[in-house]
Amino acid sequence: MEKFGKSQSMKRSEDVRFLTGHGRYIDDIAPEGALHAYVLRSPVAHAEITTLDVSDAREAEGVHLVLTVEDLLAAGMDVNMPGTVLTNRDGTKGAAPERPLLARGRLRHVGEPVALVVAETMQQAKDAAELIELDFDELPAHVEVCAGGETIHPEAPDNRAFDWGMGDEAATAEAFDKAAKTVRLEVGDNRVIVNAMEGRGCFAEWDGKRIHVAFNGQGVWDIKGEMAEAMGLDEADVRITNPDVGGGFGMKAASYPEYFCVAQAARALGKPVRWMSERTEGMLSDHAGRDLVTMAELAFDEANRITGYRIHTICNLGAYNSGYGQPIQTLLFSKVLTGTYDIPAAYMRVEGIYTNTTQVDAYRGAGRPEAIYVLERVMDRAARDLGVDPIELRKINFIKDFPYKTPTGETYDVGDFPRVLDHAIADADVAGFAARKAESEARGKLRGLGLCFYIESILGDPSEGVKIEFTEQGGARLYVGTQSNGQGHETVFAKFLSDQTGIPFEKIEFVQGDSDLIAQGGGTGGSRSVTMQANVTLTAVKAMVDGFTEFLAEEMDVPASEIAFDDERFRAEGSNLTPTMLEVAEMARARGRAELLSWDIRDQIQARSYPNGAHFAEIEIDRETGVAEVVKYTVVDDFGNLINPMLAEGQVHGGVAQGLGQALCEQVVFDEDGQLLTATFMDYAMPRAYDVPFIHFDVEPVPSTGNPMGMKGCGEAGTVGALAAVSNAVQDALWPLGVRQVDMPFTPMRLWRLMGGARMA
Ligand code: SMO
Repeated sequence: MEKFGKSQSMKRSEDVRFLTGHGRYIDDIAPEGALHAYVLRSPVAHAEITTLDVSDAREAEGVHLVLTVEDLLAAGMDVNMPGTVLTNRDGTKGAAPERPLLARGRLRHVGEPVALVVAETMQQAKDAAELIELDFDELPAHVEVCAGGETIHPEAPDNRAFDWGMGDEAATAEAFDKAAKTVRLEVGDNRVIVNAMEGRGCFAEWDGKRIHVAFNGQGVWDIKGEMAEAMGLDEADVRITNPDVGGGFGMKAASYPEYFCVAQAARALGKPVRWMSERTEGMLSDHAGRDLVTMAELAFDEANRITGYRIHTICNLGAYNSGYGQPIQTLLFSKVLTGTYDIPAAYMRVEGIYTNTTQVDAYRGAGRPEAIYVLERVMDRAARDLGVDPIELRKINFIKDFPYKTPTGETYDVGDFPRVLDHAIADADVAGFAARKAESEARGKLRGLGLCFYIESILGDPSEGVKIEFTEQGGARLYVGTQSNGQGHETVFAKFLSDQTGIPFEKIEFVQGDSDLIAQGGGTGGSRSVTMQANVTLTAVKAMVDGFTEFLAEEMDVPASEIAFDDERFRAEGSNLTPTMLEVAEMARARGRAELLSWDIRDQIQARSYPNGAHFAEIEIDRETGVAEVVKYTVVDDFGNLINPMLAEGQVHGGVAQGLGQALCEQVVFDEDGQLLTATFMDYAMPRAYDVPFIHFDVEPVPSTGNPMGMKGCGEAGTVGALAAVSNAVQDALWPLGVRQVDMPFTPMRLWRLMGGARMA
């Protein structure tokens, strides 16, 4: 694009607001006098309810309402939460048991919502919740991620929700039959609790006809239809808003029971009602991430070329299908099953298992980090088993010709993996590793080097919208269909519009997160926002330039072909009138041309893109304590064209930090009764500043051909690369000790045991 001289880093204009305590988060903006909702949750993982008596709670001081599932049903609500269901390998449908908004007869995980208490103060609501009589007959909890155990849903015998497959099973089997060598590795991907800095929250208000539900989500459009359906309202009578949001990471993408219950409470009372999750409450009720085990196998020919790849995954769905629960480890995983390698035959089989634990759903990358983690782990093992350098093995197998159709049906448009990898090898000073390792060993530490070469598949649909209005104050208002969760949308999109139109940045007002105002769009998720929003904004700018050119041609009485727009001003041959876009808008307003003052554009672009890159992690392990430290970290990414390189780098830093957290310290522990033992920050270790090393970042762009801007998504890439890079580094450090199986998280205790500490002690 000719306009791409303008890619530049700009500091985030919203940060002054955020850093000085002026962010407007959900709990800051609940309407004056809103009543407080508290959710009574299941204290046990699996039980049949025998008594649920809320009559004393209803009489308690300050209480306005107590809702159970019976009350929701009596109000005509559809109490079944939506969720996508797969088709099994044998053509039957995956299980679709009801997930009730509030427990209906059975309790299936600790933290499951049972009743909603609404009172004047939070303390009164909590006190009243203690008066609720909840009796039950406990059932054995099914906690282990395997088929069998006490049946959780009659619709899913053996607790198997689905048995799904993709690829050519027969061709893959044949590749294995004919292989010169095969390699196998079982790879565990530990469950994580998302722990966004800001917990989930919402409020709702009812004006007698319309419901307004505000929640801190990843977009307003998906839940709008769900809310209308659940409440039996027309969609036009549902307004959904998202204010400033303190991190979503996929966890806030799906809808949750609280939002519907609070909405119904507001409708029933005719008063605003607010709810805010506490930290432990969130750890019990927010959708978790990952939680799968995969057996992976690679087949090779004599020249170490991969001829076949197959995996069999068992993944945990938790107690119910949540919004995207079923598609993540299956459809989304399949998008990058074979990574950056030219693999002629591949097959994946995934079994989804219900357990008496909180639901598992999208978590930064949603299926793609999981896929790349498995592949890059088994690639490293293959390098060891085949006696080939891990970098060399990757280079032998890289896809070289584009477009490339993968065995799972994706078409990668462009890429130059060797160039990206060579750049990273240089930046990571791989050549100097041996000396650094010797130096570490002299200090009594093990040192390992790990590589992950990842590829991501960025969702290109549904289509995205934008609305641009010229205001009476002489500026422009930019309404976007996506939703910032803290990534800097306000800066990026306003700056982009400014660059394309010459409208000064400070004259652009940014509007997001209100279904009554903004353009229809897909929200934030799947690293899609910048690519989708920038491309549709570009379409809008083209339409505006065309419209204004025609208008000017009429005004100046010159042919439109003689008028040009140079990103700043319209210029006509032979005229010294050179108005800016804002000036033309004012002229149009003076002429009563309202249609030129408001542009509502919806694109049908399929902006799918395939960012990729190399992560090198170097890790030191203390032999005495088992403490692992990431001492050097290098990322080189191909993100295509970037609008704001500084913010892209920030996304990578955050993504890597999130990956390091899962790899080094985050560990979810349920006991055999399904009680979460890690439900506070005393027990659940999030990565802290000192766990995160300096991250070297650079880019090696190969512009995407899948969208006019040549962009590739960058929001999740850091997490995708970090897991295998760190794990391969740990495996590299421990290999000389004879350790052949390592699984995240690499806590000191686990590493100390792997190094034989338990035997020595
Ligand atoms: S895990 Mo994301 O919001 O695609």
